[in-house]
Amino acid sequence: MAFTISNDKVLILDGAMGTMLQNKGLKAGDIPEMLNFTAPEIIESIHAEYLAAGANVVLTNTFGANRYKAQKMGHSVEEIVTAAVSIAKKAIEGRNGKFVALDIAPCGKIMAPTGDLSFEEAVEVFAEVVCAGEKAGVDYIHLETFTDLYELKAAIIATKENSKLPIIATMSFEANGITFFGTSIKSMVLTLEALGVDALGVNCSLGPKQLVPIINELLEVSSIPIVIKPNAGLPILENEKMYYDISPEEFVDYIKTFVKLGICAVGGCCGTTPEYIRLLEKNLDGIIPGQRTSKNFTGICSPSKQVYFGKDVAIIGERLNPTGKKTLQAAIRANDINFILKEAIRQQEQGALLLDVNMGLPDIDEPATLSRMVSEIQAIVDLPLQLDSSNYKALEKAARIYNGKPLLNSVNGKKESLDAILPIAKKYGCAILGLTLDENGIPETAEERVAIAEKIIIAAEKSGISRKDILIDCLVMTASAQQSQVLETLKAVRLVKENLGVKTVLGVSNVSFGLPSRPLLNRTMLAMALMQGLDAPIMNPGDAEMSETVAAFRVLTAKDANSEQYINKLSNFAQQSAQTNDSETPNLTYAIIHGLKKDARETTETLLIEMKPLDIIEKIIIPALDSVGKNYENNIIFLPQLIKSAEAAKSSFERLRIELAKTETSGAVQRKKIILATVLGDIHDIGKNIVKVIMENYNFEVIDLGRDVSPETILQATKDSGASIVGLSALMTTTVGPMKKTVALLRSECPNVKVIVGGAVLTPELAKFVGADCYAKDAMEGVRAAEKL
Ligand code: B1M
Repeated sequence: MAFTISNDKVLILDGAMGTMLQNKGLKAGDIPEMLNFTAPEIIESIHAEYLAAGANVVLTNTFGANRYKAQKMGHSVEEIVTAAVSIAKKAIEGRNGKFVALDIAPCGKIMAPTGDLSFEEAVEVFAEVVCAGEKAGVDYIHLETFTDLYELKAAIIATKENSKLPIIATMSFEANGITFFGTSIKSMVLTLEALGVDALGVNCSLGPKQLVPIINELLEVSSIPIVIKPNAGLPILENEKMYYDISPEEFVDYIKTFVKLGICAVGGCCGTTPEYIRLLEKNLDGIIPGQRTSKNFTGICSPSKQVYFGKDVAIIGERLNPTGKKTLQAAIRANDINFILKEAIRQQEQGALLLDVNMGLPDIDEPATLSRMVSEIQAIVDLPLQLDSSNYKALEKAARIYNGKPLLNSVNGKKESLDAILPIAKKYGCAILGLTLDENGIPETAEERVAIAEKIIIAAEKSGISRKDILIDCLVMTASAQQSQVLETLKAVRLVKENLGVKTVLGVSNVSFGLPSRPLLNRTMLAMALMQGLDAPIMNPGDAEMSETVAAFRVLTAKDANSEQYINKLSNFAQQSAQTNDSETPNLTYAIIHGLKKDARETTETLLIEMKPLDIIEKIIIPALDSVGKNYENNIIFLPQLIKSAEAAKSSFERLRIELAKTETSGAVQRKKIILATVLGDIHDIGKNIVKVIMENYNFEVIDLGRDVSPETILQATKDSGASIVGLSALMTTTVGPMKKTVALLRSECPNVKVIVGGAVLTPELAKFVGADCYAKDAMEGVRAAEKL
């Protein structure tokens, strides 16, 4: 019997594997997958316990089985997966209606450009696991515990390229409904549904109680079966042992409610045991999942932001299209990423809800350029993108590496275009923009354009693309050359919406070519088109009159409640703040906040004319990073943007370091040795590096042990060097503990050594708590403290 998942009946998955292994003696640091070779009977008995408890599915013991772990284990991925699958298959032998799922989790590396795992390497990593699982005979692929949508997309593409098996994909969310890497629930749903997974959902990180709002949101926006595998509540650490705070009875009460609301597949993650599954099975017997409705949103997304067309006017920023823009053309040719990023940021600030990205120049490698720019833009700007090219290869490459669900611009009624673009859109989970032209060009009448739109919709639906993922551009002609066509375009917009029920896009400013006072015609055309039902104008969001027309339209059509945004936009205050935010102005704070590395370095150069390097650090870099930290804390930015800001700050600091080194005193006098390190578990080192440079300026010999340094390493280096002072840095609440341990170890082994501590999280009280001799608020205080000691 082939595995299927549907909303008609409840599917019971198994519970935690790790918890069971720990209960059976697995030590911290042991590799669970190793037991597939050394103790297969233990793994089989766990599967058997879950099956006996009533699970319909067991997940193979392959959670982290990928090439990186395989290397450590001295086995190939294929060996690990084959062993695990054969154990699970043995466990289900002779039991009817039971299935084996290939369990795949994140591979432990961070995706580029934030980390160094390229999209293609990630696809390869997951493809190895999928191929081995398919060969060994699993029933479906279960992707779980992902926190980065991009990595999950790579795993789904790897699965689709190597297997026809069903896919279930779940992510782990924090209590605020966002994953660690900044993926929102709505973006997960839009992306995974478009990629064609069979079911999606959440697992791990939270208990069922904390999952209530997350599940409600999932039910609100998703159309396909939903799977949940919560933890047994939240973990509690007691006497070095981990407990979870929800009993099997309480767990089951929640799950029963979820199933009645429409969740159709349930199981358990960390902390759950066969007892949870047994009670689940008993209590869900005879319960049918609540009725679900198919959602009809036309949406695209980045990992954190969505645009739902039709709800409101969605301005598509047109400034990243080189047609007629000489400066942009030069920037593309010169690979001036900084210019392009600034253009993207500016359009976001001016109110664009998505950005058109077109890198079409005749003399460049367009596929490589478009995909590179798309990933650079996505690292800095969180708006969804419209990938724009007439080069099929460029569109395919960009659609493949895009993080989220993009809009493909464009397909048209020509057979060649339909044949090339629709499979790309289907495979990579994109919405498409259909242009109403075909082999005979652009028809004159509205009805003929609508007929082409219908042809595109039929072909797309045949390729498996949902009607809701299709937008139509009825094409604006110039009033100077084809005056009668303007009204035909507007009529076509209305008919496409009324008769075909899809959303519409128009590049409005074409209308005014060749006529004087173009802005007047553009904004009049925009107002007329919006009234016909235009959902998304492609326009320059920086064109004040066009933007104001959109703002006025939103007031008059009651889309802007209480005219609030209109009032804000048109008030003097908004105009003033727009001026100070202008990305043209060279500004180090702006560069750090937006993660613009090149600008950060260049503006530092300018600032050095009138400011001292230390003042730049204290007065600009640190406050800018504080503001970045606040935005991160408030979920305004996410880890990828935090990393980009840190890189920009570092590039400014690299420049300052050269300046600071010039004032370093010579080593004629015997230099005092000081050890510096960021403590174990903490990778923040910008502050520590500043302290190092300043200390060197004041004639200390600094032995820099780097970051994430264990107490033992710090002790050893202190003994080896004979240093009499150790400077420790910690920036996180969680790393105060390791700092305390380090100080304690130094106290017991080197009682004469003095310890100075610093870092954003510390206070004089905490410094006392960790047992340090001194607290240093900043680098200069660090120097003074060291001199005193
Ligand atoms: Co992260 N981070 N970060 N981060 N980060 C903080 C610290 C955070 C406060 C942001 C926030 O949420 N508001 C938060 C910690 C919350 C907490 O525990 N209270 C946080 C978090 C949660 C995280 C991650 C867990 C995020 C994640 O992965 N989800 C992760 C941690 C990974 C890990 O460490 N295991 C993480 C990662 C990162 C980046 C890699 C992206 C990057 C660091 C890059 C790098 O350092 N190479 C980063 C950054 C940049 C920050 C913020 C925004 C800025 C830190 C910084 O460089 N400040 C930070 C928010 C903030 O601090 N406002 C934040 C500027 C620096 C010059 O100040 O280090 O304090 P500071 O150093 C000063 C003084 O304190 C003193 O002198 C320096 C110069 O004046 N000083 C000493 C420091 N050490 C001293 C030692 C001495 C003397 C003086 O001995 C002699």
